[in-house]
Amino acid sequence: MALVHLSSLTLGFNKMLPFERNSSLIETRKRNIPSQIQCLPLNKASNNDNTTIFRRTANFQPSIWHYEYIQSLNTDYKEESYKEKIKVLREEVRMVLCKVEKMLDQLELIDVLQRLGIAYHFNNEIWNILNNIYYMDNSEKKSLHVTALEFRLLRQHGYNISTDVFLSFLDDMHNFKEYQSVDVQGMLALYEASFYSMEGEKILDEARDLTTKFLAEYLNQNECSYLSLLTEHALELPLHWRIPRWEARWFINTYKRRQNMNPTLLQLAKLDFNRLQSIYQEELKFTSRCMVEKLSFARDRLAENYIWTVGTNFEPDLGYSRKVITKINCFITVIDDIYDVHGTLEELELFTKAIDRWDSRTINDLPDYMKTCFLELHNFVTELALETLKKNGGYIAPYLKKVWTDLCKSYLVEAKWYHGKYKPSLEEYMENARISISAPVILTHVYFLIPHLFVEEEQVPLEEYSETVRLSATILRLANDLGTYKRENATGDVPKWIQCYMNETGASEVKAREHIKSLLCITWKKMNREAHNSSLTQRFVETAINLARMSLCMYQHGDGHTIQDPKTQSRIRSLIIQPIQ
Ligand code: 0FV
Ligand code: MN
Ligand code: MN
Ligand code: MN
Ligand code: MN
Repeated sequence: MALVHLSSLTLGFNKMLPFERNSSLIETRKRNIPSQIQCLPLNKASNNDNTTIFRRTANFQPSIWHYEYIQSLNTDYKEESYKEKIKVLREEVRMVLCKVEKMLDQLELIDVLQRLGIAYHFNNEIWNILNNIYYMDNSEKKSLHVTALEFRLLRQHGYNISTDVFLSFLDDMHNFKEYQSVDVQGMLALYEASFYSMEGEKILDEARDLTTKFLAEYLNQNECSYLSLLTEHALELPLHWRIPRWEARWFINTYKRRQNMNPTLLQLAKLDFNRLQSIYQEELKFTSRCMVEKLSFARDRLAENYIWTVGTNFEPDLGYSRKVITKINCFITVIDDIYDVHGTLEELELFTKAIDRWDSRTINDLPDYMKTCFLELHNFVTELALETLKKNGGYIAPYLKKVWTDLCKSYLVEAKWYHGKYKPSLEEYMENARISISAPVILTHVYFLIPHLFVEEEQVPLEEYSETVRLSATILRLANDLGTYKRENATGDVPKWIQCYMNETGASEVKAREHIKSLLCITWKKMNREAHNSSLTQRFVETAINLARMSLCMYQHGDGHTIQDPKTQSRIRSLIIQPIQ
């Protein structure tokens, strides 16, 4: 077979990598083509020893965020003068926080600061206020609005607060009393509070149903007011499930319509948002300069991979972590495509073994595209472990190697299932899929990157499959499957949760989709309890929760991580590119 048969895939390869045209990069070997992949779109590559290898392709589109464009990003807000203005405004807001006395005003102020994305400047003040409220004499009668807001904020901040606070709003039949229905603010507050429920808290299930219906009706009857904007937004996704940065951007625009809004808060929120954006721009520029080697068959999604990290940890002091995790996400996305689409089963077995050996001297049996990938990952992890050793003490390479090996092994399980046309049971599927979604890899790296989490003296390593990680991974997997199974079915992939459920129960696709959503709600309840019980630090738990939130956001309207749909584009733009005017 002559070189004319070289597919566009292999030409793509040669453009990306500095290899000769018919180098062994186009790995070919004599083999039988398994019958189950013959009906799928195939890419055919051949070389001059008359052998052919058949590969599937997913036809991922190239990134729309070109390197030159990213490098050209710039903003005035990186200038020092803005930092000074922010400092002044911050002190003004601190005064406001110290002066506010009435409980409702205190709670509302904290809620507004959180939604505007500036609460992180006032952690101590907020902690003081909530602590006072928690230990205050609580016997006086409060409105539904105050009660629900207090419940939500205290629970969010880790206080032990029981749903009994809502008992006085129930009638003899243990239903919420009718008259609450005229109090839209109260019902909205109760709706938001209900998403902090833990398993078994029936009263909050009822509250969620009731308020959801009530608020939907209210929306139908009311024109565009501040309250109806908040309501519409809340019904789309509750506050507890939203990503703080995008919520900030939305709320800054909405808050200005509020009647008694505080212009100082608004001003601080705008400047702070734009200032953080200038930091994000520099981080994205940096990561795009030292990228993982691009492989033309795989998704090139730097900007998407980067926004996952801002969604998970937005604070300015975590830039190093964001840069590292962006690269980790790029590795995950590429390696996932190798296992799901590009690699032959034989190659995947070899790659998995190589990762397990973790030795760059013994990779001769790998095709070149896998050698590149292995060496880049190996170098990266080794360097990261060295940096951490120098900075914090403690040698983390064994932990990192372990999670990467587990990830590749779980990918291989899926590849074998796919090639063998095996239909796993739901349980079997999920046990593996919680690993293959990569949350343990991401969270293990984050654990070592967040300052003060990993202290040399303690030497208590993160249990990489602790309940916190497991729950975050479950939400990520369910949300990913819901958003990506159609694309995956089209290319050919292991049966995902939706198919496993349909196989196991005989349910329709519609029913399966409904069921996966209810499972997501149940997992959130477990996560809410875990947030209170976990022995890990609050910052880490919050990170794990944010990763789960981020998956709801990315997969809300389909495969936002892969497809480059308008929604994801606009999320990238609003977070990184366009300042608030
Ligand atoms: C792969 O997507 C991918 F990008 C993952 C695992 C999402 C989370 C990862 C990052 C934060 C980078 P895909 O839907 O193809 O994953 P699966 O595991 O379903 O093949
Ligand atoms: Mn490189
Ligand atoms: Mn995949
Ligand atoms: Mn996969
Ligand atoms: Mn998927």
